[in-house]
Amino acid sequence: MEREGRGGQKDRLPPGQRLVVGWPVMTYGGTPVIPLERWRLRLFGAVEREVELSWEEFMALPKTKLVCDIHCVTGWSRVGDEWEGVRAKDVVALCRPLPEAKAVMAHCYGGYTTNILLEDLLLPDVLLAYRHNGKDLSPEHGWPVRLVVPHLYFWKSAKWVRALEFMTKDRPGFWEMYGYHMRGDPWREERYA
Ligand SMILES: Nc1nc2c(c(=O)[nH]1)N[C@H]1C(S)=C(S)[C@@H](COP(=O)(O)O)O[C@H]1N2
Ligand SMILES: [Mo]
Repeated sequence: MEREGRGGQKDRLPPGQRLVVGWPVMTYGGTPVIPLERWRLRLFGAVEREVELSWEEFMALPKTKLVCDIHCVTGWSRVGDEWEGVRAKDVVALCRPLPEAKAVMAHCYGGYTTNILLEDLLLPDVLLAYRHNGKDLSPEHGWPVRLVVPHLYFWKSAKWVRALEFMTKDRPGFWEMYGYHMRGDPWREERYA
């Protein structure tokens, strides 16, 4: 019965998740402020060609809008938000990862890190996003650019991204070192290792 209510909303949420009103800010530490003229996105590690993009170069890449749901490991979810950004796979293509590259460490302004399998990063709905529901991201939600990895818990969606490091072997990022799951699939409740 419950399943039919609100257009299947219940089945839309992974186990143990509930909808929130509003959009919580979940940051370990402070909010970094990055002037656009100093912003860079660096691609390095197991790649054929290291790349450093300026804001103008990044914004010249093909842009995408998509609607997706997000799920925080602490139990809140938001559904149906619209994000605008550049597909991660289009950015990754610029540096041509070596065949040995298996995982990526997202490095952020402010020091946060999180690891993502390369195959997860290359899915077509993974964005390097700068706009949310029609507005530029606010500083506390990751302006200028954050990852949005809708199929993994939201801690993988690194805010204030400054570099993607291509790795031949997966390695834990910040929360993963404290026991969060290496992959973090909300449908399998991969919360903690
Ligand atoms: N740079 C950075 N990115 C981060 C975090 C952080 O502390 N620093 N927190 C993560 C966690 S645990 C979550 S749930 C989401 C929260 O994003 P929000 O604050 O936009 O809701 O960002 C993720 N990305
Ligand atoms: Mo989180």
